[in-house]
Amino acid sequence: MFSSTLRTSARMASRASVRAFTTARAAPSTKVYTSLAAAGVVSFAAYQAAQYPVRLEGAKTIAGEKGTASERSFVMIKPDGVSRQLVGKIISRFEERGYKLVAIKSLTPSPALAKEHYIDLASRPFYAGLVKYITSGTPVVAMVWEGKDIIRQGRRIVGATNPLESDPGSVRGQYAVSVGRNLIHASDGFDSATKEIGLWFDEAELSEYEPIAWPWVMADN
Ligand code: DAT
Ligand code: MG
Repeated sequence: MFSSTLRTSARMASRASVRAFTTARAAPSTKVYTSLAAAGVVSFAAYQAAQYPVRLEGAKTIAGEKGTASERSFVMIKPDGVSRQLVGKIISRFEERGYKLVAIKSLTPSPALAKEHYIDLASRPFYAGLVKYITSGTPVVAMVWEGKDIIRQGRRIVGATNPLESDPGSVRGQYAVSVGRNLIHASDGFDSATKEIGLWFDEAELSEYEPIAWPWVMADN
């Protein structure tokens, strides 16, 4: 799974190489990808391509097109949400709002995947505990949701990082009280959605279809 994801990102990178491009973030720490490459998880070049997916200005990425109805977000129900059997209730929020489920799978992530997913937090004191919790053996439910403003609205549905600060109508505000067990993840921007969807899913796992209610949900008149 990890390697097919890397292939996708590498494809995106090579497609872009004939044109001017921007990268999502500044140069990464060599320490991190050197250790993953050394561990045999990935080749240096493939890992770099995966960590920093190349994005053409205004072009579509694996996260769709920013600001359009094709925009996509990576949403993950964490092990506490699965263990507390809140999966159906959480999914319903996205479905009922009018978002399209593009991909879904249940898995226990490898430490390499969990570490990479949260790599931006690597220097924080809670990082090791966060990775341990995500890889505990109780699965996560990884999803891709699509629709108008899904990245921003997904964050609103999820609620503030600390559930004690979350709006009571949000998932975290309704079901959680601890920042360390806040049930759910959602991409916080287009670049992170591009990175995260590419990290967790192969392009072939993402469905293209139109839900029957789509015109009723999407019309602006
Ligand atoms: P979010 O999940 O809202 O995007 P984040 O990206 O800042 O928040 O952090 C990722 C996760 O790390 C978060 O969902 C829970 C955990 N976390 C964040 N801050 C924490 C803290 N101060 N103590 C313990 N865990 C924390
Ligand atoms: Mg985050």
